[in-house]
Formats: sequence, C-alpha cells, structure tokens
Amino acid sequence: MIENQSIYEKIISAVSNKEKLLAFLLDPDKYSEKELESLIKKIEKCPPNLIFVGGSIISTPIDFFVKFLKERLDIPLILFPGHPMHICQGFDAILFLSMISGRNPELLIGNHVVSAPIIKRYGIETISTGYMLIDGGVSTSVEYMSNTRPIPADKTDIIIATAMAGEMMGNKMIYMDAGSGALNAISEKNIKAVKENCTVPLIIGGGIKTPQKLESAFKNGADIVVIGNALEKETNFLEEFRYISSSNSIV
Ligand code: 1GP
Repeated sequence: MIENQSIYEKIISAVSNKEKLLAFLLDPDKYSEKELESLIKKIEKCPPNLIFVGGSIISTPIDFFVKFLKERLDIPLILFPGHPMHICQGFDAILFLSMISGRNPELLIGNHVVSAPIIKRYGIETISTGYMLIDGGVSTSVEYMSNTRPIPADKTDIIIATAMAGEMMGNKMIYMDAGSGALNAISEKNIKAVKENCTVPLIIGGGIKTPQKLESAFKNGADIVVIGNALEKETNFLEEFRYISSSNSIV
C-alpha cells in the first residue's frame, strides 16, 4: 500500500491484486448512542475493508456518528448518500451516485449540482458511481424514496446495457443493488454478465445474508460486497464473512 493514495486508488490496487473487499453498511439511525460501543466491538471482531454510512432517511446527527467511528477505527469511511443533506465533514470519500437505473433527473444531475460546492468545501474525495437498482422481490425504501422503478431481475440485456452506459459516461465504479432487505440478492447470472462487460470495480449489495451468498457474489465477479441488515443480527457468521473476503486492510 502506498501512502497518500486516494481511497479510489486503494480500491483499484486491491482489485488489481484480485482482493475481494467487504463493506459494512451502517445506518446511523439504527444505533443509539448506548449501542455504539457494542457496534465498535462487533466491527473490531470482524473488520471489513470499507465502511459505508448511509440510509434513505437519517434523523440522527451523522457528523457525530462519523467522528465516533473515525476516532475508534482505522477503516475508510465512505458516505453512501440517500440525500445531499447527509453530506458532512469527516468522511474519507463519498460515492457520488448517479442512479442510472432510474429516470429521475434529480438523481442524475440535480442533487449533484446542489452537493458539489459543499463537497468541494469539505475536501471530500468523490468516487463517481453508477448506481443500479435491480428488483429484489420486494418493494424497498430506495425504490420508494428515489421515485424510480428497479430494473427487472430477468432483463439481463437491459442490466448489461445500463452498466455499460454507466461506465462509458465516466463512472468509476458500478454499484448493483437489490436494495436493503431484498428478498432476492443480485443473481449470479447478472453479476457475471455485468462483470464480463465492464472494467470498473463492481459493487454488489442487497439481501446478502449468508456467507454462501457472499462467496457466490465474489466468485461471479463482485469486487466489493456490501452487508447491511445481516450486521444487525446477533449471529456468529460475521467471522465467516471476513474469512471469505480479503484479510488485508486497504487503509
Ligand atoms: C443496501 O446494498 C445495501 O443498499 C445493503 O443491503 O441491508 O440487504 O444487506 P442489505
């Protein structure tokens, strides 16, 4: 690892070394102040390579949450924004998302215009990311809040073309998400198809609840897999998740 590399450069070098990266998605609203210490213990027991912070609606102070994590963990903290209001100081990077699966102009350019001056002032690294919501068998918060429809999971040709367009537009990563709490995670077929047709790092998330699903996502081409809901369960499988992903810290 080279010092002074940006978070994106670190991701790229990990991916070119064929490392598989695990990201935990933390929603600040899901943890009271009292629960934060036990969250840290859980993360320390099974440290991911990256931490995404995000949620469709966040009502607790994000800056406090980020500062708390930053003081205790040496893991890149990346904002996965549900809204421009979620931008605050302290993040190492922000996924500068374009919701390319939808046709909502606010999520393709409007929010970006509003956010750009604030992000610049805070000096946060932006990683332009083509975000694709794929139907996961249940209506999700992101579907409702974004006012967009997910791409049907059996329309692999549309999924491939959307990912290709996202890369051609200059996005530096593609995030294929079935949405938090999806019944069906992104299928092996769709992961493989997008991986074969895009060269940028591929993030997969939504409905990954077992080490088997995680392993299958990695095997079929995911470079980064995001685990959200499964983290909140009191189970012992987190260490298995960790075992499957790269054990190298990319910090
Ligand atoms: C949602 O990809 C993330 O945007 C994580 O989903 O909460 O279902 O793990 P889960």
